[in-house]
Amino acid sequence: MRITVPRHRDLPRAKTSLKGWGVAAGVALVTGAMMVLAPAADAATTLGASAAQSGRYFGTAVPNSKLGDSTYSTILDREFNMITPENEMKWDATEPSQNSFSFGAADAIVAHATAHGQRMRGHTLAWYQQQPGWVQNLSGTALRNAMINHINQVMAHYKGKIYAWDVVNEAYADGTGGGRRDSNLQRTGNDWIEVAFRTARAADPAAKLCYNDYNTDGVNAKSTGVYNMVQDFKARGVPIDCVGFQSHITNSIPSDYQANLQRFANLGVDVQITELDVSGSNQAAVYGQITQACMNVTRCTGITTWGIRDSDSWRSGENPLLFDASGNKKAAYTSVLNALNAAGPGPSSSPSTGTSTSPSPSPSVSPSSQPSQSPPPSGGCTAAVSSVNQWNTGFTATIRVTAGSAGVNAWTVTANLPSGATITNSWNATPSGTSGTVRFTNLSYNGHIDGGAYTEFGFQANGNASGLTVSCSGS
Ligand code: 9MR
Repeated sequence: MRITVPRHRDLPRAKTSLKGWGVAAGVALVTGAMMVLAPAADAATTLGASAAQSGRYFGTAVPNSKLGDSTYSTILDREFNMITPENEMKWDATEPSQNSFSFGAADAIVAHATAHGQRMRGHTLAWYQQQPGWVQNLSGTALRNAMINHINQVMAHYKGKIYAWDVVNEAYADGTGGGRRDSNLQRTGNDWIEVAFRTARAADPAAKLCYNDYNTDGVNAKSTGVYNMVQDFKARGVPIDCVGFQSHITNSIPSDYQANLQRFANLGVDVQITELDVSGSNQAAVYGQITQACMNVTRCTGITTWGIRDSDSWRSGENPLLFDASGNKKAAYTSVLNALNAAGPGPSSSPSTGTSTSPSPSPSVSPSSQPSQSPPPSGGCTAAVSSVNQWNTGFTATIRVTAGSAGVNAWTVTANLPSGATITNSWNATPSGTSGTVRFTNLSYNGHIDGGAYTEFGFQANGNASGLTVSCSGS
């Protein structure tokens, strides 16, 4: 089917808006630019190319098992330029037993994406569901360290290959309270989400780091809970780049759907529609409204549907997707395409936040609120190994740096690593080397520690932690 493009075929602008975006979309528009007299509308007859005109992407969830289905993969590669593995990057799939990783199925999806110029959303690193049994049986420090190790290992494996990670998924409770969901991860301490994000930033500084949830599609208690968290993270310099709105919609969207996206964007994060599917007799119109809402929010960077054909959907029997079971485009497809084609300038004109590695305010835990105009403190500090998670070939260690009564503005922790131990990764501090005597210095955002307060950093190493000692000097 050929779609008549409503307006805005401004090729120079469209080409500019592609900087840094998907290869497939780039090829499509460069081709359009070289064929000025040919119908430029060629670039706008697929979801991916249409979204790319405003600097956005259009994606779908993909199970590895479907890649061999040629009807499926033909639609995938024609229409979509972003892929989210439906289940293959979840904890149970990637780390079925502790520190033993299994990337085969997810690697196959990444290889497909690379071969077809599609980018990847990583889904998901820390979630209360789809945990392997060994994780379900952990608690406290052991679970916290396992989460940190999981994030480090999975993100290292895919470093440079993931556009955005759903670092934490579905951590807020349904209902009126706006609070956190109870889970084994939540019971490790309320700071588990920010630890996950800090770990993720260190593991792959180029990936956008997202929080992702459902029933957050309008202004309600749950979305406001998430909003407050993002606002707090931004205020304290906890790295977060994007918020995903799953948008599993039944019948209609809240009237403040767009306003909700916009209030998050106003906090300085990208917003993305991450798992879209819509049931009900008004499906085509609702798909159009959702697409339009994203187009109306400059920092709405893209839309992902949770599957391609109705027969691929997890919502069996509800036919909530854009293609029917035979792979034909539905009316909802046309609604989406038209809204994409009508879009004005998109996120390519807003500042990138994906590579920020030096948030500013101190995240140190302070026993009292910090007076904003006090003279700079100086003095000593102490360091202690607050936790170690050892497995047969390696370990993670968390080091707590506590300021003396005068506080510090900068600190260095000298760690004496046991013979044979080699650091492979670290977070919240910069190491001087990888073995023997290693000095860890603070980052810009955690050098200042009030008197009696502390901050923590950590590292992952091969070898054995037994005999590890640490000492601190501060000024
Ligand atoms: O579509 C996924 C389905 O195949 C899995 O069985 C299910 C397991 O929990 O997860 C589905 O995807 C979910 C996504 O990862 C997170 N948000 C809700 C999605 C639908 O349940």
